[in-house]
Amino acid sequence: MLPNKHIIALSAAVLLLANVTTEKGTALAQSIPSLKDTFKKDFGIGTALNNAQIEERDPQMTEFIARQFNMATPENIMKSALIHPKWDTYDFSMGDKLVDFGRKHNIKINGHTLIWHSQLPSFIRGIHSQDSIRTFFTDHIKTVAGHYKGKVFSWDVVNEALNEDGTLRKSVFLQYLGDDYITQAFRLAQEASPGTELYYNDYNNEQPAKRAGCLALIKKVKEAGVRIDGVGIQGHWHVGKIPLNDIEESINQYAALGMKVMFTELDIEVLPRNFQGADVGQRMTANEQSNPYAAALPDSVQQQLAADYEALFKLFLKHKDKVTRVTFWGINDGQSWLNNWPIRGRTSYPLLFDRNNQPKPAFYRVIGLKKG
Ligand code: 9MR
Repeated sequence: MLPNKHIIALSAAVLLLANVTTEKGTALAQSIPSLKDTFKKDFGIGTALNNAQIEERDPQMTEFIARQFNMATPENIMKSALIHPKWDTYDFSMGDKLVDFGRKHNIKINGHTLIWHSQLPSFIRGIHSQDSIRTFFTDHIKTVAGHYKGKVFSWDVVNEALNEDGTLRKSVFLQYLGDDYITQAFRLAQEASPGTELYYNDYNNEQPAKRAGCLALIKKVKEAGVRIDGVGIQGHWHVGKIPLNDIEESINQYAALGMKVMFTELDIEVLPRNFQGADVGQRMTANEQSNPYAAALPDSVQQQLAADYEALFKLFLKHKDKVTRVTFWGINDGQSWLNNWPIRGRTSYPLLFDRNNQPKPAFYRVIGLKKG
């Protein structure tokens, strides 16, 4: 047994060490530039937040988020399956925590999402009448948008309603309510939450055919005299293949319709995939080549990722009069959905911060655009 004084000395040393480590971590977090401050005159900088982050389970993570971002989108908790689990039951507990988080840390919340064909409540599968689908649709928008009236800055009112060829996706809403459902969703959201910005959000809608469909959709809502404030281009792209020309053309064309343009779910995949986009229903089977960077990301890919992010932000800055927000789909590589889609358990590197929240070369290239 150690005498008491030794135990005390030992505990003090351990405490000191713990302190030093914490201070080092914090010092590092504070010594790196802040994305939101760097781009504060240009556009908002957002991130997707998961449950642990919303509940502030890790104080260092909270501090990090508050320092880097001024806008946030819930990664899952406001989707209909979670917020509207039973026909007549809503669960606003996590969404309300997110609103508090935003108030506390000066972060504007983008509600995501009111009408989406995916992550629907399971009871929808048992509904086969137009009346019931219409009742669900109307009650859902009125109740959820109404609950967050004055509490969220904006809503992704309709998400991913388009096919790649620009036609409307055959969702349960299209099937039962017809192609007017999109205008109707915006109308209901506007009535339930008049002061909130209302957006249409999709992936691949910078691609010409899908873009044409998206432009038509926006025109249709506007022509009905219903408010739509902006369009979200999700921005799930692939390293070395960023469609910069299509993106620029899209910014111009959407802005020409009076839309605010946002990049709403930005990440750049470095792992192999045999299709483009972010359809969560699509999956791939694993093989020996499907997880090539389990140990580390090769420098050549790291540099390409950095160059891609730099080129993208250069374009965003060129159009800062039209681009109002850039949101990353997650804080760091370890938390990205891309580790589990379209194959589970891979090691991906799509964001600006690594698995220890340390800035990657891409971060410095993006920040570097505003220096000198
Ligand atoms: O990142 C989200 C992931 O955690 C969920 O499992 C997935 C389920 O649908 O949804 C992901 O987020 C999606 C977003 O809500 C809409 N655009 C595509 C995103 C990536 O799939």
